[in-house]
Amino acid sequence: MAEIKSVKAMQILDSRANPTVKCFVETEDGISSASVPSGASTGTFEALELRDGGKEYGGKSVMKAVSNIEKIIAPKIKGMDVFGLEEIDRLMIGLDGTESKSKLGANAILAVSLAVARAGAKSEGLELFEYLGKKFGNKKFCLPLPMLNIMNGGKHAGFEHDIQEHMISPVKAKSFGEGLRMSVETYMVLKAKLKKKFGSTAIALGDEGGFAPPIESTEERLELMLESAEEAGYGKEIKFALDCAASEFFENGKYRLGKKEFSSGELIDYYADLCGRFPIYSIEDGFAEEDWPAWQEFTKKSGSKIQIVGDDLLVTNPKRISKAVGLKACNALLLKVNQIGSLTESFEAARLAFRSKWNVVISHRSGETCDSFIADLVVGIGAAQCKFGAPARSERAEKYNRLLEIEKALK
Ligand code: 2PG
Ligand code: MG
Repeated sequence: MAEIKSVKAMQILDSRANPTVKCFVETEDGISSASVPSGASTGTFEALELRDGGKEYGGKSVMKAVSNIEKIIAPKIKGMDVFGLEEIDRLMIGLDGTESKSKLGANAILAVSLAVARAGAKSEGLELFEYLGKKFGNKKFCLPLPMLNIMNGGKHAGFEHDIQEHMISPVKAKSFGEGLRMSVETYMVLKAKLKKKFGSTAIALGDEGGFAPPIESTEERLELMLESAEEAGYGKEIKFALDCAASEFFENGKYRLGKKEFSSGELIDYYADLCGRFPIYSIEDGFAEEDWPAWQEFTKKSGSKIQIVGDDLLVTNPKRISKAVGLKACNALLLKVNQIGSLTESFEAARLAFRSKWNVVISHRSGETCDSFIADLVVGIGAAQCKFGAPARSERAEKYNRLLEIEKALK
């Protein structure tokens, strides 16, 4: 038993200069903290991020969430055992009482949930990944395959009618560290190429640390990525993944990419064609979050060849995951802890996915802090892949660095 002595919270800034919540949980073993991320291309069915409105920070302050932690949650969980993570999460979910966590805010509940988990690891004298593994029921710790978003598009780069993320994965690397190095070397070749071709403004970074040059076609981006991987010497070792974030370019029943308009069927063919021309092994959110028939059709057509990942479609919500499993709408879960708003429910989402023989990708948000919790989470629960952005900008690099540390600790 390690009793919770105090729970405090404060407002800090995320990587886009938006306010977010940080929570501190104290036991006799010390103080543990955690902070929550925030998305830009959010799914309609995500749990609610409570923001204050008003004038300060353009309405984005989170002082209500902070106060909900200190005035409503703290008095209830003080004195509880920090090892009872699930009990604490369930209590907060009950206190909130809404489907979308709109009363207390998913940002308030998640901050406490993550800080409680860290406090538990500290009190038990375990590394966070080991402790999460124990809670989840996993003993096999492996390093994940990273998906690095080296070309940012769509909302993360201020573009419209555009595919959002163009990622590389070092699928043939012998270790996480080797794969990270291969990816960084490719990123650096790409940087030099972009500068030469478009000038110095082309190497400015988007929200997730990838480049955001003035290119709007995915083909042109993939072409440059392929050349970069080849020049870096990894033409065969690196494969590509896309996050289309298609809900963002879905209008009146049609998909608008650049100047072209696609029906769902035409978009299915377009993706199949792209996969034939480039080494793409994974496509996330290829269709809008409610276009279930297109998801089903695509999975039927391409699901045996590539990974089809649901993000806005599933929003880490066990109910939507069960529906997608039943409909065979995709074959992998993108897991974002703040989409559902507690660690216990995130575990439940992951269990459902594993039981359905799906892959699980642990993901950051486009608005992040330097908290590296999700690096421990991916190893802890034994998920095979992680999507933490480009290897640049500290809020992204910190997570890859934590994985390097875990790799060293496991050797
Ligand atoms: C996504 C995420 C993370 P955001 O769509 O997968 O890359 O973006 O956090 O803006 O929703
Ligand atoms: Mg996504």
